[in-house]
Amino acid sequence: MDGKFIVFEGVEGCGKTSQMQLCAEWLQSLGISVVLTREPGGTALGVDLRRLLLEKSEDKPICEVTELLLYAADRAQHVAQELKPQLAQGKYVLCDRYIDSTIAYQGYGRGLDMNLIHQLNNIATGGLISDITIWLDVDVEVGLARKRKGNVGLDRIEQETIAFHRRVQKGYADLAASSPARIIRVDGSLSKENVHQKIQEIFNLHLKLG
Ligand code: Z5A
Repeated sequence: MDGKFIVFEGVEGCGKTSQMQLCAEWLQSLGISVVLTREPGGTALGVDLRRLLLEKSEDKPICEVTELLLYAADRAQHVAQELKPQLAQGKYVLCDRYIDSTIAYQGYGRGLDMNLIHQLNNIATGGLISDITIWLDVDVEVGLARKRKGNVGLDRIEQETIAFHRRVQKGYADLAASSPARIIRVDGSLSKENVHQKIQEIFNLHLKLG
């Protein structure tokens, strides 16, 4: 594939959306064709799955394995319908969350079987992994406080306990330690501008933009 697949990961409120926008503007200013997408919700079907997954509804509980399968279904559709075709056209695809979110949230957070998660990730992705994954590392409390300040209602996963979010954070730390060539940590507690500058440096080095 000719394009580049760049994923942004981290706990709630770590700044993925903000940084993806800044990166898209910067890459476009260099004449690079950019696509912004996300999981869950990067396709029309995915939008419906995202609503089912994230809405907080007392009368529509989702058991943990069902949740895992829905994220896998969203990913399989996303890879086939969006990611692979866009990459084949030489686009730079910036994606908000991918396989590491499932390992961190459903694996570390929920405690589901890691072998099952890896199997489902392999089936859903058909082997597509990122060229680079930016992990925006912020304390759980900082991220959640940013979200609350933004005054948006908290969704199903955001309403989980602090202990859950800490397990997710540990998941990201372990993933970054075990895949240092693919997952690059950036201190997400810096100002937006400084975080963006660090990401530019990483792109220049790893994607040979400079
Ligand atoms: N999930 C899962 O469980 N399993 C999976 O396999 C996948 C997903 C794929 C939806 O994700 C949920 O799906 C997610 C995990 C689960 N859990 N939840 N909930 P999401 O990415 O759509 O939702 P999110 O994690 O809550 O992200 P977000 O709300 O989009 O936040 P963000 O993109 O990381 O941050 P932001 O929107 O750029 O910034 C949030 C606020 O902070 C905003 O007011 C900014 O202005 C502010 N901000 C951003 N950066 C800074 C800095 N550097 N300083 C100060 N303030 C800042």
